[in-house]
Amino acid sequence: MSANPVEDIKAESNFLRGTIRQGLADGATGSLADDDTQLTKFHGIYQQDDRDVREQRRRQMLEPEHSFMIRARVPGGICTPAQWLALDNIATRWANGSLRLTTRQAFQFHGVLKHELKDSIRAINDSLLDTIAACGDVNRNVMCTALPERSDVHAQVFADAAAFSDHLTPNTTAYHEIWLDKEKVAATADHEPIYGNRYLPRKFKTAFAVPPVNDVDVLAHDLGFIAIEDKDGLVGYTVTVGGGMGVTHGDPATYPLLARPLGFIIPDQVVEVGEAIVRIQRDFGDRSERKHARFKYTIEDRGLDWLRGELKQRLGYALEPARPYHFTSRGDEYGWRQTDDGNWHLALFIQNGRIADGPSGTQLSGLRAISQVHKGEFRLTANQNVIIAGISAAKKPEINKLVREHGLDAHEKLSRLRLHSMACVALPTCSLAMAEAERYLPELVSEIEIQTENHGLAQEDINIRMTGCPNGCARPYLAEIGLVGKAPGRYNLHLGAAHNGTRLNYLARENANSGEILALLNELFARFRKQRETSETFGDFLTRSQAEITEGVLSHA
Ligand code: SRM
Ligand code: SF4
Repeated sequence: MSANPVEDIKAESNFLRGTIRQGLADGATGSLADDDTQLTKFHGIYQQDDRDVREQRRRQMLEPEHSFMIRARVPGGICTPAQWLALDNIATRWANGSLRLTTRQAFQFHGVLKHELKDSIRAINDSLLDTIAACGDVNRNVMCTALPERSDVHAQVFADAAAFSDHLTPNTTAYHEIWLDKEKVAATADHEPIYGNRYLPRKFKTAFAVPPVNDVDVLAHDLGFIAIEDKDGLVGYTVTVGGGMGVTHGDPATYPLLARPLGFIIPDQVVEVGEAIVRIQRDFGDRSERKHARFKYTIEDRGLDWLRGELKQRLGYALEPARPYHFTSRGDEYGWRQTDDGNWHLALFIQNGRIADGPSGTQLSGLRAISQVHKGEFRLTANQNVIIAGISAAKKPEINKLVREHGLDAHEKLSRLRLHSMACVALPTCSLAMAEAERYLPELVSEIEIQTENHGLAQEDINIRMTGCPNGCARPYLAEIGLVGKAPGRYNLHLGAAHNGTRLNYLARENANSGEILALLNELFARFRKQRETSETFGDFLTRSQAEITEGVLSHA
C-alpha cells in the first residue's frame, strides 16, 4: 500500500471502473462506495450532500442527503444553442433547476440523485458534450480566451486548444460502459499511453490566452500558452508553467504561485510540447503527498532549468527563449460589440455564474428562449459569464428583446465592482467549504458599493473575489480584494493583486469578520482617493501601501 491511498485506488480501479456500476445499482443508499467517489471524479461527477441539513439529519440518525454534482466539459467554453438547450433540460429535469457556469468555462449541475445520474450523463453525451476529465487527476477542461473581437486569432488559438484537449482526453472505455451502457469489446485491453494506470499525481490545468486580454488568468495554470503575434497574425506561443492557487490554512508548505515563462514554440508544437510537459509531471510529480503533488511544487523543488533540460531530452531539441507579452486587462467587456465580419456579440454578466429563474430575473428561461432562436454560439468566460456570439444584424433586435424581457441586461445597471466580482460555489454543496461564498458575496458587495459610492470610486474597476476555503476556486489570490473563507462568517483578507493578473496579492488580515473587513476597506478607499498616483489601480495602490496595511499603521489594523 502506498502512502497516498488515492494512488492505490487509481491503480486498482481497472482504468477508472472500480465498483461504480454495482454502486449505481444499489438502491439501498443514495451514495456510492468511498473508493468509487474518488473514481467518479474522473468521470466528471462528485458525490456531495446538502450541508444545510447535514447536522439535522445526523441528529435524526439519517444518512446525509446525498446528491451529485456533474461537471460538463466544454473545451474553450464554446457550445452551440442546441447544446445549451440540452443542458438546460438536464438542469430543470434532474438537477436543482439552475445551470452553474464555472471559473473554468464549464457547466455544473448540482443536486442530481444517484438513480438519475445515468440519464443525465447520457443526455450530456447526446448533446455531443461529455464529462470525461472534467475532474480527476488528468488534464482538465482546457481554457481559451473568449474574446470575440479577435475572431481571426481566436479561431487559430481555439483550434490549438481543442486539439490539445482532445489529445489529452483519457482513453479508457470505462466511461462509455458505465454511463452509456456500451459493451467493452472482448479481448481489448485498456491502455493510457500518456497517463498510465495511475493517471497524473494530481489535477493538471491548461489555458490559452491572447494578449492584451488575460481573461483566462493564464498565470494561475499549470501550463499556459500565451499567443504571440506579428503583423501577419499568430506566430506561436510563450509557454508558461507552474501556476496554481490551492493552499491549506496553516500549512506553510502550500502556497499560491504564478506561472513562469518556459520558452517559445510555434503552433505546430503545442501538442508535442504540451504532452511532454504532462508526461514529466506524471513521472516526477509527488505521488506520496497530494497536497504537494501539483506541478507547481515539482518545479519549485527541481527548478525551471531542470524542467528545460528534461524537456530537451524528451523532445530532442531545446525550446526557443520565451517571447515577451503584455496584458492590460482580465475582465469581460460587457454589452454589444460588432466584429469585422458584421456579426454582433453580447457579453452578459451572470452573478457568480448561477443561471436560474428568481426574483431578479428569469435568466434560465431567458437563455433558453435565446437558444431557441440564436444561430451562432455561446462562449462561456473564465469569469463565470456568457457571451452570445455570432449574432447577425437581422437577429439582433430579437435577441435584445429577450435579454431585456428576462432581466439579462444587468450589466447596464450594476456597479463596476459587482461586474468584476466572482465567488466560488462553497455552501451548501461543496464538502470543503468553511464559509459562505456564492450566497454571501452579493450581499457584501452591496455594502462595499455604498463605500465606493461615498468615496467617488463607483466607476473604478476593482476586482473582488471570494472563496469558501483556501483551495482558491475563484482564484482569490489574483484579486485586488480577495476573501478566503476560514470559518463561518470569517475570512482571510488578501489585498493588492495586479488588475491584469500578473501579480499575486498578500495576506492583509486573518480571520476577519465582515465588520472588520468593511472598516478596513473604507479606510483604504479614503486613502486611495487622496493618495493615488496618476492612473494607479486599486491593486497597485494596495501593494504600494502593503507595509502600512500589514504593520497596522492604519486605524483599522
Ligand atoms: Fe475547484 C475542489 C469547485 C475551479 C482549486 N472545486 C473543488 C470541488 C470539486 C470540491 C471538492 O473537491 O469536493 C468544488 C465543487 C463545489 C461545488 O459544490 O460545485 C470546486 N472549482 C470549483 C468551481 C465550480 C468554482 C466555481 O465557482 O466556478 C470551478 C470549476 C472549474 C471547472 O469547470 O473545472 C473550480 N478550483 C478551481 C480553480 C480555478 C481555476 O482552475 O482556474 C482552482 C484554483 C486553481 C488551481 O487548481 O490551482 C481550484 N478546487 C481547487 C482545489 C485546490 C487544488 C490544489 O492545488 O490544492 C480543490 C481541492 C482539491 O483538489 O483537493 C478544488
Ligand atoms: Fe469549495 Fe473551497 Fe473550491 Fe470554494 S474554494 S468551491 S469552498 S473547494
